Amino acid sequence: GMDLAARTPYNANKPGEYGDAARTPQQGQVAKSSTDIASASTAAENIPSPKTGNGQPPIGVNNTNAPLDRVRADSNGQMLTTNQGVPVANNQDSLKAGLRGPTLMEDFILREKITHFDHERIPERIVHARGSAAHGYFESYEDLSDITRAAPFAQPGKKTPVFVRFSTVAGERGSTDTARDVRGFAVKFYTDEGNWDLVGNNIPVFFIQDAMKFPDLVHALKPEPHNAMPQAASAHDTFWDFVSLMPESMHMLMWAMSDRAIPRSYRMMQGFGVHTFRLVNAAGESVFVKFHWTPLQGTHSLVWDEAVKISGADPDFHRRDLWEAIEAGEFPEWELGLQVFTEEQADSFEFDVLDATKIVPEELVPLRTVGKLVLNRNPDNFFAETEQVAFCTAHVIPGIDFTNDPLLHGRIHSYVDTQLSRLGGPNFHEIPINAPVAQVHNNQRDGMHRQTINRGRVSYEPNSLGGGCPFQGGRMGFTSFPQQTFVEDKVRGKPELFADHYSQARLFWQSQTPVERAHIIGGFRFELTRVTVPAIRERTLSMLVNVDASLANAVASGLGMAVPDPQPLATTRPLPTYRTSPGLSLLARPGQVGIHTRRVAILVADGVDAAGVRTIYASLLADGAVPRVVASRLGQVTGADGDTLDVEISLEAGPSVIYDAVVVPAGEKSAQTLAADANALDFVRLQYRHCKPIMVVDAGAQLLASAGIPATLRDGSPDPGIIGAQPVDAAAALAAFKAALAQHRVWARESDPPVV
Ligand code: HDD
Repeated sequence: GMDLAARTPYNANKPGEYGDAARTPQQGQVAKSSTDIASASTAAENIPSPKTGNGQPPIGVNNTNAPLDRVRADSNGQMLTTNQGVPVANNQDSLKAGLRGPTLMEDFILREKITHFDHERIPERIVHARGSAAHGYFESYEDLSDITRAAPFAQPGKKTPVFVRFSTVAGERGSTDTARDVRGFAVKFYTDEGNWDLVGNNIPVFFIQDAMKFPDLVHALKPEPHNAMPQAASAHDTFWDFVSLMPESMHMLMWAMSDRAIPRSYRMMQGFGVHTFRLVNAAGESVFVKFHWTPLQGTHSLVWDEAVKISGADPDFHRRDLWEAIEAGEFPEWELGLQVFTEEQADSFEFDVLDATKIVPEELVPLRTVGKLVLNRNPDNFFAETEQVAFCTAHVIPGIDFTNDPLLHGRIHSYVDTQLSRLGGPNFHEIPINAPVAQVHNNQRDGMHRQTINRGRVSYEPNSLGGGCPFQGGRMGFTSFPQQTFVEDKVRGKPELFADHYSQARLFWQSQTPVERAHIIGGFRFELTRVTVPAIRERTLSMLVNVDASLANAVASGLGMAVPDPQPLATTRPLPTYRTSPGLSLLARPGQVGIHTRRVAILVADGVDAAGVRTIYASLLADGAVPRVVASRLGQVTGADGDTLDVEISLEAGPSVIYDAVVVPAGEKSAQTLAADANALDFVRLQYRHCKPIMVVDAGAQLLASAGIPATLRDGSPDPGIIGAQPVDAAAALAAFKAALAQHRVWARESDPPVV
């Protein structure tokens, strides 16, 4: 080490920092061989450690699993210890001066236990506090290196481990899953070149165009500050006061009042990156991109009355659904679609691609399916993984870059910043769930709760004592796309095209089926009914007039109000020419999994056709559905033939809303007993009201009659969702019932208000 100065006479990276050279990144100072580093370094920097990997995770392995083994604890067969590893003799009693005496200050075991408990909670996320997550992988279908050098797309079949967290936005950590709300869809890719977080939502647009308004939006949405109400709901004055003064929110409001905001399952909703991003290839060429996740389970939703009742019956409805599906091996899958377009194409659009309140209709740029996301493993520990995971839009990798979307730019700051207070300091990237699988080498040091034991005395760059390591990657590293900037005056403002607030809201409305339109009207009506200040209702209506007259009329009449004058437009530019985009309808994606994971209740009482129940149960199970034998009480019921059935859940613990369909089997006495239990009558009425398929065998039909359920639709035609059967033809009826179940709901039955 004596001749270091002679060996590295100057900082080879220096010239690249100035002038035009800064535009073409240098290759960087790269060690030519390992001996080169060894001879240029002190001994301490180069003693190998078994914990140091080669930075090259194997392809095709879900390697978030093994790295986490380092920190997994399993107490099976182990003795209780303190946090210092000291064995504990007695975990029942504190140390006292005599059996009836005071507890002693010296009881370090009690004090450690209570102190840790006192600090068990961390601040919840300011938004998206309520969430559920799972591990899995992303598999690329293609080699996309012509458009991006992003590691996950390097070759067909390449698998990149992921951790995905779904969430609601408004509610607190313990709030209900089925609130009307946007859902978060955040994906952390643990790529070979570091972590990439795609922090999206289940709705492809946003309420506001500029990050400057985000705190205002969230303050208006969250429970009102004086009384902390309402929880997990946008149906209150401050939210509608704000959005009705912010017409740019109109497009997002259409989505938020639609069934998109009450999904049947996290597994049955789309995800979107929302912003326009850039893809950049190895040659430094860039295209624009929008990211879409499409569920193979189809896109399905609840109805509002059902969502409200599920909040009471099972506030963990979505969390439980995701957990149980993965435990059962029914791994949810989404395909990743890209909308790829050039800057020149974008210039020709009738909207600005930097405006997060606009979609790029698939009619302009079709989706290209490039890979698949599979969630196949539940977390081991909710807090360690789901709560501590930190998604940040700033986490991009070579090949993925930003655009000048002003909403995105604020986010690039906000997410890293919020983790500092939420997770307690600058080392949150070392928490196992956040640690990249790619190796981390830099000169950042110290701070609260530092985990890494950095070796050697070099913690700066440039250095010669460490052989220049860790060295800059140059072109191998992340290189910001050299987007041209134009010299303009500094200004707080927006481009002119951002001022069109209504044409895409109208496009959305015009692309919905009549059923979906009715639900959107119902969504606005409910929310605005909860608004107490008439002027706020009226101002919202004045926005709806600009979207569609029939929408505004229907909502106004639902509120008992007159339709006001339209809100003045912010621009008089001519509106876009395309009128519909069929993919915007939820019903456009029925799914590819049949009746897998659909929950079916079979209502029983003494005297039921037990053999028939067993046949129906086995047949549903064989097709992947989840049947449950439901009765007034737990225990057993005795069938007409003397055979007994085990009851799996009672009517009070497993009410109608947590099932997708119901079967009332044959059995005269069983049907009569059920008809005397109002819980059973409510059960079938709500199945009917929520448009769920109903199968009745023989005397089972009497329960529907007792509940006042009509056998025909209002036009007199038979209800296609009520499948009647005799025990002899039960097989054919079962096939019809399964077909109806795969269709999700029997919308032809729906009416507003409900008839039953
Ligand atoms: Fe955000 C969390 C999605 C705009 C600031 N956001 C958060 C999460 C999701 C989104 C899915 C939860 C991540 C997780 O599961 O931990 N946010 C979005 C989308 C947006 C958006 C799709 C618009 C396109 N967000 C947005 C803006 C800002 C933030 C404009 C601030 C300027 N978001 C945050 C945050 C959160 C967050 C305060 C709260 C907790 C966290 O970040 O980690 O930083």
